[in-house]
Amino acid sequence: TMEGALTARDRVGVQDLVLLEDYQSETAFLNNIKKRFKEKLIYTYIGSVLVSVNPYQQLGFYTPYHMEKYQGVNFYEMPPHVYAIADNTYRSMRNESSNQCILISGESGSGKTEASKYILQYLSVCSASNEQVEYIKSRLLQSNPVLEAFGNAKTHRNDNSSRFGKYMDIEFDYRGAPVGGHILNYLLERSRVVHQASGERNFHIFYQLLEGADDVLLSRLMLTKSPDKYAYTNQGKCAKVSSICDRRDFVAVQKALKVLDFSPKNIDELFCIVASVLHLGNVTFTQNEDGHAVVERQHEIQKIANLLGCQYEQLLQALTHRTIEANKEKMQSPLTVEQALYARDALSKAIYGRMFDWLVSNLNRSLTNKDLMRKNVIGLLDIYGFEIFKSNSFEQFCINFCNEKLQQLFIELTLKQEQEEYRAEGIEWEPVEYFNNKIICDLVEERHQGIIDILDEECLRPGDASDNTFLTKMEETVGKHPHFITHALGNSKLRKTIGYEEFRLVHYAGEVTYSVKGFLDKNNDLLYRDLKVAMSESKHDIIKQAFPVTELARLKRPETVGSQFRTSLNRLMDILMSKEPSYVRCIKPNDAKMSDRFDETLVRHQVKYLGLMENLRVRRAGFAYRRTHEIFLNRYKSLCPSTWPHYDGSPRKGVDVLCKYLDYKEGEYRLGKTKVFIRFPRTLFATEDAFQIRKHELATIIQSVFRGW
Ligand code: AD9
Ligand code: MG
Repeated sequence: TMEGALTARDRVGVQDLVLLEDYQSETAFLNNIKKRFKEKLIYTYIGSVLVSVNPYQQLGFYTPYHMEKYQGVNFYEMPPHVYAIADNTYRSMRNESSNQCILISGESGSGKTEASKYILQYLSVCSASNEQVEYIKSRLLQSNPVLEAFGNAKTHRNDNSSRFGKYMDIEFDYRGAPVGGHILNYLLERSRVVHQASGERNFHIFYQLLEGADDVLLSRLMLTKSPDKYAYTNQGKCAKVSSICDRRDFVAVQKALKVLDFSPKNIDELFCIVASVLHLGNVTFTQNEDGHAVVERQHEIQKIANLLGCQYEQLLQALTHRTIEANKEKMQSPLTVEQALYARDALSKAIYGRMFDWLVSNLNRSLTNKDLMRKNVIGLLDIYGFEIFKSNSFEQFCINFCNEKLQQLFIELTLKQEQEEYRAEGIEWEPVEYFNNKIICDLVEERHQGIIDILDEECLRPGDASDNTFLTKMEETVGKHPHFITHALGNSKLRKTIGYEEFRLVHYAGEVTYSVKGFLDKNNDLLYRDLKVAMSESKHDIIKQAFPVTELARLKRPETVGSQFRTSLNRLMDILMSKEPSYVRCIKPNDAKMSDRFDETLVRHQVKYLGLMENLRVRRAGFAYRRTHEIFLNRYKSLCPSTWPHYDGSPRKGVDVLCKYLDYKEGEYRLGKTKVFIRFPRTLFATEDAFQIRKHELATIIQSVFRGW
C-alpha cells in the first residue's frame, strides 16, 4: 500500500539522494545515509555516483546470486550496489564501444580496495566468456593477493592499508570478453620497509614469510620463525593482527604466483629478497679507532650476499665505504656509523621498492595477451586515501597531493563539465557554486614556484641546503598563498599549533601540518653508487633487472621522487580524462573499525570534503541522462515507424521525431546541440523496456524469415 511504502522509505531513506525533499540540507543527507547504514544498506546513489559506507562486517549481498541479479538490469530497478556500477560501466563500454574508468576515492579505511575487488570480481564473472579467456580472468583475480602481500600493511587506520596507488586497465575484446590487463603503480611507501610506527606493521609479506614458510624454506633463507627477532618487523610491536591470518595468506600468495606463471626460480628469488631485507635490518656497525664504521657480525653480510646473489667482499665494502673521485682518481672513503646506517636503510628500501616495480612489470607480462585483440578497456583506480596523522611527513605530502589531483579531476569532470556541457549544448542552467581546489594543486606542483620545485631546488643546491632552508624558501616563495601557513607566518593563536620545523597546508579535505624533517632526504632518495654497482653485478635475475648496469652509465642526476610523482600523476590524469568516468565515493563510519557505529561528525566531514553536497545540487538541477543524438537514435529508432529502419534527416531531428512519437512530455527532456537530455530516469526506463520488447520481436521476425527460406 501507499502507506506501507511511505513507512519503508521513512525507515530506510531514499536510495538516490537526488530524491531527497530538501536536497540542500547536509543534515537530511546525513540522516538518509545513517538510516540506511543502520539497516545495513551501505550503498546510496547521487544520480550515477555511488556512495558507499564501510559496514565493517561481512554482508550477504556479494554472492553469485546477486551478481546474476545485477546483470543487464536498469540502474534504478534494483537497490544501489557496487555491482550496478560495474554492470553499467561494462554495458556502456559494449554498447557504445567506449573506454570507461571507475574512480574510487575516500579516506584510508573507507573501503576503496574492497570495492575495487568486488568490481573486478563482478567483471570477471559476468562478462562474456569462452575457454580462451578463462585463464585471463583467473590471472586478473590472482594479481590482487600478490600486490596486497607486497604493497599493503597494517596501519592505525586500516589493517589492510594500501601503501601504493594502483590503476588497472582491464582489456576486453569486441565480444566483451576480458583478454588482458595492465597495472600502473604509484609511489610505494618505501620508508615503511625500514621504519614502522608503534602499532603498525611492515608490508604483509614479511610476516607471511616468517609465519607461513615451512622449515625447509626457512632454513634455506636462514630465517628464524619469529618477527620479534628482526629490527624491520619488531618496531611496531604488533606482529600479530587479529583480523589477519599470515599463514593462510602466504599459501594464497604462493598459489597466486603460480597461476600468474612466475617461474619457480623467480618465486624463490622473491622470497630470497624479502629475507635479505630482514637480515639487512639486523646489520649493525661499530666505530673503529679512526671513527669509521665497521660491520658487526660479518657473517650476516655473507647471508645477505648469498640471498641476493652478489659478492660478499663487494657488499661488505659498499656498506662501509663509498667511492669518491678526486682529481680524476678514485678513492675509497670510509663511512661513519651514521652514514653506514643510512646506506643500509637506503639499500633495503631500494631493493624492496625495485622488487615491487619488478613484480608489477612481471604481472603485466603475465596479463598481456598477444593473441587476443583488445578493443576497449575499463580502468579501475584504487589509490591511497587522504591521510592526516599526528605527525605527517613527505609520504603524507605526496599522498595528499595525489588526493588533491583526484578531487580536481572529479570537479573537472562532474561539476564543471556538467555545467559547461549544458552551456555548450544551449540548455538553460542555474549555476552552482563550488570550491575549486586547483589553487591547492598549483601551490604544490606549479613550475618554479610550487612546493615540489622549491624542494627540488634545495635538493640540487650545493652547500648549506637543509630541511630548514627548504622551509625558509617556501616562506619566501609561497608565504602569501592562502593555503600555506608556517609558524613564522601565522598569527599568535596559530603559532601555538605549528612548530618551528613545520608547515601547514589547507587541503580541500582539511588542514594538515607537515614536519619538514626528512623532506630533502626522501625527495633525493639517494643510494650510494657502490651499492648500486654491487647489486647490478648480482647473479640473480630480479636483482640484476632491478639494478640495470645502464643506470650506472647515466651521468644525469636521477629525477627526484617528488617530480617523478608529479609526472606520473599528470600522466594518470590524462589517462582518466580520456575515458568515461564512473565514481564510487567511500565513507568511513567511525575510527574504531566497528560495525554498528555511525560517527556523525566524522561522516559529515567526509561528506563535505568529498564534495557530495555540491555533487547532489548539480545533479538535482540537471538531467539524469544524456547521450549523443546518434547513439540515442541508433538504439531506439526501431520504436518509431518514421525512424525505422533509417532516418534520412539529421540525428537531432530524428531524436525529435522519436521523442514526440514516444510521447515525452515538455519538461521531461531537452534537445541540445549534440545530445539529448532526459530529466527523470523513469522516462528513459519506459523507453528502454519498450526497446527490449521490440528487440525480442525483431529477433523473432528475423528467425521466422530464415525459417521460411
Ligand atoms: V586505504 O586508503 O588503502 O588505507 P581502503 O582501501 O579505503 O583504505 P579497505 O578497502 O582496505 O579500505 O577497507 C578496510 C577494511 O574495511 C577492510 O579490510 C574490511 O575489513 C572492511 N570493509 C571495507 N569495505 C567492506 C565491505 N563492503 N564489506 C565488508 C568491508 N567489509
Ligand atoms: Mg586500500
